[in-house]
Amino acid sequence: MHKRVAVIGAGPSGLAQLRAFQSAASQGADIPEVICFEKQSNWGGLWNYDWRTGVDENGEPNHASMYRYLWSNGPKEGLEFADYSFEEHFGRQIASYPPRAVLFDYIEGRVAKADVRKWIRFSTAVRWVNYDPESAKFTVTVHDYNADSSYSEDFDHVVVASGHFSTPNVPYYKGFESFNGRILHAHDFRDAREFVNKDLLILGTSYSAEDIGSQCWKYGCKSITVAHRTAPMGFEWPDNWQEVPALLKVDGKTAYFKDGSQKEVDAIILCTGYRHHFPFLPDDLRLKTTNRLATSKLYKGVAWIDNPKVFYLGMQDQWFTFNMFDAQAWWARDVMMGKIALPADKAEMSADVEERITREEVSADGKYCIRYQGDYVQELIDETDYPSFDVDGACEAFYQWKQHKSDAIMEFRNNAFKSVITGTMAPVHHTPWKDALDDTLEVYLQN
Ligand code: FAD
Ligand code: NA7
Repeated sequence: MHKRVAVIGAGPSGLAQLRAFQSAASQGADIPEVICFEKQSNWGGLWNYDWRTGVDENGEPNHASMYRYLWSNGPKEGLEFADYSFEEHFGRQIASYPPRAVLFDYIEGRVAKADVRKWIRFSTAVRWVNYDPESAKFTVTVHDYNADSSYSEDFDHVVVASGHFSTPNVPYYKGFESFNGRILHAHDFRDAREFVNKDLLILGTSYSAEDIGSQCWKYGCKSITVAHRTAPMGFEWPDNWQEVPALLKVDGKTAYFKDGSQKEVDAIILCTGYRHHFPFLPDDLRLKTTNRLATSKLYKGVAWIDNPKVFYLGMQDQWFTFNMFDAQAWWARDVMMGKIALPADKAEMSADVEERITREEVSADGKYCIRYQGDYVQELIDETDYPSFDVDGACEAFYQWKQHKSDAIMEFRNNAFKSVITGTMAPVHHTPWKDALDDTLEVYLQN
C-alpha cells in the first residue's frame, strides 16, 4: 500500500491509531506508511506530566493540564484496553482508581509492546495542514525542535488526535484585574500543596472543579467555596466546603455572589473548561464544537464530512476514554484501508450527524449519557475487528461509580470493580484515597 497517513498527536488517541495499524500489520495486512507528529518529547498526551505552565521547553503552548496527585476520576474498568488488560501489563489485577503515573505506565506498556515508537517524530509541532483537491493530497508543515527546522510532507490522510483539554476557557469577572491574590485556570494547576491553609474560590461545577477542590481539601487548604453558574454539584461536602450561587465580582480579596453573600479568598481557580483549538487547520478542515457527546460534522463521530479523508479522534466529551479512542481508531483505520466504505452521498453523512445530535439532546441525565456513549463505542466495535468487550459491564461500572459519588464524594475511589476484559475483581486499595498522600507507582502497587 503506497498511502501515507499523518497522525497529529501521540496521546492516547494518536497511540490508538498507531496500535490499530500495527495490529493490522501483525495479521499480515499491507498497511500505509504511518507518521505521527508529537510536539512533546514523549508520548502519553495529557498523561505525560509536565511541571511547566504557560509554554513548554520549546516555547509551544504547554499541553499539560494534569497535576500532581491526580488519580483516575472514574474506575479503570471503564477505560481498559480490550487488547491489553491491566493484568497483562502489571502481571496481576490492581486497584480500580490508579494515579496518573500508573495509568501512564499502562498506556506506555501497550505501545511499547507494539513497537510503534519508531513511527513517531517527537518534539515536532504541526504548524499547518493544507489540502490540494487536484492531487488529493494533504501537505503537512511541521517544526522539528530537535533540528530547529521546518519542513513539509504530503499525505493521503490526516488523523487529528491533538486532544481538546489543553486550551483553557478563561472567563472574565469584574475586579479580576485588581484581585490581590492568584487567579489561575485549572490548566495551570499543578500541586495542591501550594494552597495549604488558603481560602479558595473555585468557578465551575464539572470534573475539574470537583477534583481540584478535592485535591486541595485532601492536602490541607483552609476552605473551599465553589460558585456555580448553572447548578451546584450537590454532593455531601466536608464542613469547610460550601457551594454558592454565581460570582458577580471581586473587590480586593472579597468575592461577591448572586445571593448577596461574600467571602474573602486567597486564590481563585477557574475550572471553567477548555476549547477545541486547532491553530494548524484551515477553516474548511477545522472542527468547531463545544464539549459534548455528538460533535458537528463528524460522520460516526470520526470522519470529517466536508473531506472524509480527515479523521478526528477523541473530540467528544468523555465518559468512555481509552477504549472509545481505540474503537474510533480501528474504525478510521478500516476506512483508510478500504475495508469500510463511506456513504458516497454527503447528505447521508450529515443525516448521521443530525441523528446523533438529536439523540444526545433527548436528555442530560448522567445515566442516559453513559448509555449513549456506550452504544456509540459498541456501534464502532461491531464494524471492526477490535476485540469485543463487555460494554454493558463498563456502563454498569459507570452507573455504580456515579452512585458511589453521591453516597460519599471523598470515598468513591475506595471501591473496587470487576474487569470487563478478564472478569477478575480488583483488590480494594490498601489505603483510603483521602489518606494516601504518596501516590507514586511503587506505593500504589503495594497491594
Ligand atoms: P491528549 O491526551 O490531550 O493528547 C494529545 C497529544 O497531541 C498531546 O501529546 C499533544 O502534545 C499533541 N499535540 C497537540 N497539538 C499538537 C501539534 N500542533 N503538533 C503535534 N502534536 C500536538 N480520562 C480518563 O479516562 N480518566 C481520567 O481520570 C482523566 N482525567 C483527566 C484529567 C484532566 C485534568 C484532563 C484534562 C483530562 C482527563 N481525562 C481523563 C481525559 C483525557 O482527555 C483522556 O484521558 C486522554 O488524555 C485524551 O487523549 P487524546 O490523545 O485525545 O488527547
Ligand atoms: P467541563 O466538563 O467542560 O466543565 C466546564 C465547567 O465550567 C462547567 O461546570 C461550566 O458550567 C463552567 N463554566 C464555563 N464557563 C463558565 C463561566 N464563564 N463562569 C462560570 N463557570 C463556567 O470542563 P472540566 O475542566 O471540568 O473537565 C474537562 C475534562 O477534564 C473532563 O473530561 C475530565 O476528565 C477532566 P455550566 O454548567 O456550563 O454553567
